[in-house]
Amino acid sequence: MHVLIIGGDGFCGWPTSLRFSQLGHQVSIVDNLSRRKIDNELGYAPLSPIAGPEDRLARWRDVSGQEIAFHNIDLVTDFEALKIIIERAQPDVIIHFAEQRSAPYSMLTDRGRNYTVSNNITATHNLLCAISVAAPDAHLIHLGSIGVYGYASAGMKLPEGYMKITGYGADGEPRDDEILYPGRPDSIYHLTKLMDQQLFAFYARTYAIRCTDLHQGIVWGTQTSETRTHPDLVNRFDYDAVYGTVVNRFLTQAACQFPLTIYGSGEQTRAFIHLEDTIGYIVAASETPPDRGTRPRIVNQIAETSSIAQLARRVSDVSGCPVQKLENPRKEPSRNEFKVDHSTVAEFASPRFTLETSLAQEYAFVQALAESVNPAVFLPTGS
Ligand code: NAD
Ligand code: USQ
Repeated sequence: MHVLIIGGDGFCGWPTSLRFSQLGHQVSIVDNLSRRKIDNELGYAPLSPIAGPEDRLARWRDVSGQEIAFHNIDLVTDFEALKIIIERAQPDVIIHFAEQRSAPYSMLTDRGRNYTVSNNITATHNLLCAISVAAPDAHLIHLGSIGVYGYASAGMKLPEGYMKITGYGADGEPRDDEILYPGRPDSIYHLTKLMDQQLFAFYARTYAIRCTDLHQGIVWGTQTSETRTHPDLVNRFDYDAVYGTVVNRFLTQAACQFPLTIYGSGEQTRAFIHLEDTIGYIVAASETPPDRGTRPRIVNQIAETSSIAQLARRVSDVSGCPVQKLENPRKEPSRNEFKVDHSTVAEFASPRFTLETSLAQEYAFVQALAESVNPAVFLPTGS
């Protein structure tokens, strides 16, 4: 297959690009490097330095003998260039990672809110629009977020994207239907994922675009069998209070014996998935495209759920690090029930890496890099 990876310089996109290339597919990356620029703006850096895109790709050529093309294109401002790339490549699969993905960044300032909405919504729309004119048969796979449903307890098992409803006709007779689940997201970032869903539904209905939307849980872990093959291929690993996600932050804090920063009650329940399983499920989704003319396929891409306090206990058990409770800097429910239907990924495969089986191994990896950690970025600075 020809696989176009949009946002292929990022945390999930880079190792996914290498995996598809390793599997023998033709891979092209589109990325405007905005994530690297945000690091500069915030004064943060990944745990291990990451090589520039050209150096990464040259190293991959040396290591694997495979060529990956790279296009420095902004989906928001470079629509015509994007359209030409898609037209020329005629990709079978387009994987869309290219959004501002930090919930805290999207809530910290008015600028962060504006940027997140204008970047994410326009990026998704421009991509769909380009596909509809340049490669309407391509299968679009989007990395969405399980947080689109919202974290207030729903009082029900969350379905995979669609909810059965019964309405009543003018004759008073019941009519059954299925609608997109009416999510109530808790951050501007998650709100953009909800708005993306409407764009996918519109383009599937109106232009018969084939679309899979993966509502993914918090990704943890950082390296894969490909990124481990050379220091120039290393993946980004964020542990700061804005882009670092909770498992990777706790592991890094533990490596410095910095008490694990539980926000609020710790009774927030979240969904988790290891990076390797994320990639495995994306590959599985690419091999099973929906038919043209069908509604978007929505998949809850999670491996397991845990409360934040349980997670902290697990990390504490493998590291001996104490925990601390901080006032919650986020606007989110202090506790929630979180039952999620994830039968589609269970049909793809069982998760290979769980918190139970793989946390200690991941901790050993981070511990070896403890001297590179900057503890100044552990504490949150705003809401
Ligand atoms: P990331 O920020 O590391 O990667 C996103 C990439 O997209 C970056 O390289 C960035 O430069 C690029 N990008 C952003 N806007 C762009 C634009 N307008 N034009 C071109 N390139 C642009 O994020 P990630 O952690 O790899 O997440 C990838 C996707 O997966 C996101 O959509 C995110 O919402 C979703 N996701 C991530 C997680 C997680 O825990 N990391 C969990 C669930 C879902
Ligand atoms: N948390 C702590 N202590 C910390 C960091 C976080 O208690 O030091 C708590 C937060 O308050 C929150 C939970 O851990 O309740 C998760 O926070 P997070 O930063 O790990 O994840 P989140 O902001 O939800 O976002 C991440 C990714 C996002 C993705 C989302 C999947 O950044 O791109 O979409 O996970 S999900 O939330 O499951 O929808």
